[in-house]
Amino acid sequence: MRVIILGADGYLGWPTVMDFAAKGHEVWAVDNYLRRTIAQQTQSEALIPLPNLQDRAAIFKAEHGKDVDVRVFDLCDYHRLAELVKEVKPDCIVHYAEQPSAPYSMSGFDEARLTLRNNLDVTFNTLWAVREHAPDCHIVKLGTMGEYGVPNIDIEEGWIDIEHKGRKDKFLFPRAAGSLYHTTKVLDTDLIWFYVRTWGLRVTDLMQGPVYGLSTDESDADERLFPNFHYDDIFGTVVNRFMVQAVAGVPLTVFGKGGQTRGYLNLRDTLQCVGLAMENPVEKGELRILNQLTETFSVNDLADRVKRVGDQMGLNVEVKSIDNPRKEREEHYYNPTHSGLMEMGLKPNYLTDEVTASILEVVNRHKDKIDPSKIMPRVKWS
Ligand code: USQ
Repeated sequence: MRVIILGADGYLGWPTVMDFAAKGHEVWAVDNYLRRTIAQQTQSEALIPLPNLQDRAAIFKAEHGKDVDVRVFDLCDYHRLAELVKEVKPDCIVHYAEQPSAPYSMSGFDEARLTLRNNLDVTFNTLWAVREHAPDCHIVKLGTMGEYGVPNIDIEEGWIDIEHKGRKDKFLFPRAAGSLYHTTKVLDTDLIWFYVRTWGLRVTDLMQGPVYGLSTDESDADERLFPNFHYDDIFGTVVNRFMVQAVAGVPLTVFGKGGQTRGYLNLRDTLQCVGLAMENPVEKGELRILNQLTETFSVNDLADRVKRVGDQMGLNVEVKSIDNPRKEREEHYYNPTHSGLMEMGLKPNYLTDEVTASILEVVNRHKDKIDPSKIMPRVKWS
């Protein structure tokens, strides 16, 4: 297939570029380095310094013999994106190109506005460019499980049948996000659904939980091909942060009571899920929503697991609850349905002790690069 990947420099974007190119798809990789810029501005650089997109593509070509067409521009510029879609006529566009940090989106007015504008603009531009220049193209959009929040009922895959005063209809499952970043994804879904039903576009919206890990088939051969692995308070997500904290000898930062439960998945499973979505496109006029996670953990479960495996490796891991900088429920019901991707063929890579140990081992090789001053949260929700 001919695939354009938006947000190709990101934690998920770059591994997807390599995975799809290795499988024989023709790949165009687009990014404007927004995440790198914000990381510099907020002193939140990734653990392992990484080459830029062009250099990564050159290393990938040397290692794996596959070409990737890199384009560096801002996707908020509609005309640049429209020209590319007109030139490529893609079968699929994978849209990751959003400011992905919840803490950044809550850190001030300018940061909130940038997140809102960037995320909505890129989604809007993508929908228009497809409608104008490649109306049969399937858009695979990365949403987030955080769109649903933590309702006191089971979470369905995107849609819910409601009976009200004796009549029934199907609606988007209620959304109640916990940060401005997560709220932009709710708004994306509404925007997408409007244009899908109005113009007959085809879209898959993937509600993904927090991802962990850095190993993929392509990056294992050469660490310069690793994804950007953050442990800081801005871009680091909880599992990756705990791994680095365990290696650095810093107590694991459980926010509040630690009963916050989310649906997690291995980076390798993100690649499988996005690949499955792409290879099984939806009909025109359909918005398919899939919950992209493989298992649920509370923050306390994760801390216990990292401590147990870390201790077996001689790391002597401590766990410490700190004041929760976020406004979120710390004890709640959580039961998301996630059968859609399994039925399509997903073979999960669970967070076993072996997987936990393998991530700790990679982090340990880069122990000298850990800056403990980047770990404590700086952004409070209120
Ligand atoms: N948490 C801790 N200690 C930490 C860091 C986080 O207890 O040191 C807690 C948070 O309070 C939260 C949970 O762990 O309850 C998950 O936090 P996170 O930082 O790993 O994830 P989050 O901010 O929700 O966002 C991440 C990605 C985002 C993606 C989302 C999926 O940054 O792009 O959309 O995971 S989900 O969480 O399902 O919405």
